[in-house]
Amino acid sequence: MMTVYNNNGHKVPVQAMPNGVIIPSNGQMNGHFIYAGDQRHISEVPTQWRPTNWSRENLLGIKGDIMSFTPSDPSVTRTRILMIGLVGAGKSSFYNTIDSVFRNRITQRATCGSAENSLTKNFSSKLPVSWWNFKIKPSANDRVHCIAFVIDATSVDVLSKEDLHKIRTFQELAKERGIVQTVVLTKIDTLCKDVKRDISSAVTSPVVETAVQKVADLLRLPRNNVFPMKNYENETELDDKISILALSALRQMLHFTEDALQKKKEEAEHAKWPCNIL
Ligand SMILES: Nc1nc2c(ncn2[C@@H]2O[C@H](COP(=O)(O)OP(=O)(O)O)[C@@H](O)[C@H]2O)c(=O)[nH]1
Ligand SMILES: [Mg+2]
Repeated sequence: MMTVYNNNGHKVPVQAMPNGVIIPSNGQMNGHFIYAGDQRHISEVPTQWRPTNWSRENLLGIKGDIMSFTPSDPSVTRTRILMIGLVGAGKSSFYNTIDSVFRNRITQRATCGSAENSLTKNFSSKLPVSWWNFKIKPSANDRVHCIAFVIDATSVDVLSKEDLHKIRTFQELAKERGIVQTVVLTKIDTLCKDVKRDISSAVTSPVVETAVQKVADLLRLPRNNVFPMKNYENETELDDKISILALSALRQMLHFTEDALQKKKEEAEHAKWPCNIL
């Protein structure tokens, strides 16, 4: 006879299925229940505020989608995503996270860390713009197609007015140019201990959900433009859940970019019409 307890510490009559799944036998409890290892606890599987499939199959599917993605505009051969964020926000780590998934091992091609002389800081303002590389008339291929504001999730509540002003300035520029705006909300593992324990909690944690909502409100963007992220930073092995979080963000950025390119194309075609019928 097995004794299990629910989240409130009450005994729950259960029935063990042959596959090891434990279900309440009195039918009085709603929802789904899981058996949590040796602790002999059952807890309700929380609702995902952003439905996510954590299976290996899904990871491979997303990876395939990204590898085979081609913008429908033939003048754009590669989608350019510009990461903007404060020093230490996790830009290099996000790059490395994506790179790691595609190289099937943890990589560190972008130098990251919190050292005073980090690469990001060295490149800040002292280097002159190389004019011979600067394109006054960039082609569709040279342009930035998507901006990813990289924001440390633990900094959302303490974002200074100056930093917010800087972000808004970039947003204005992006809006004028029809550039897609997204947010990569890093370090959600330090925001919520459930996420630290299990990355899949990223899409069930109310703490993360609130942070996503706050950033969306702050930047006046739809919630689905904000991607909660846990970068590879301490891991030495790949983890499907971290990879899924990162790749689904990247795939979404590519899809949004494609939508924006199509919108631009439609607008250009409409502009050729002799008159507008309203
Ligand atoms: N816990 C945790 N640390 C992170 C995460 N992303 C980045 N970091 C750490 O934050 C620090 C700064 O990251 P880095 O990528 O160099 O920031 P950058 O200056 O924006 O390029 C590094 O020590 C990273 O290991 C994350 O998702 N979770
Ligand atoms: Mg960096």
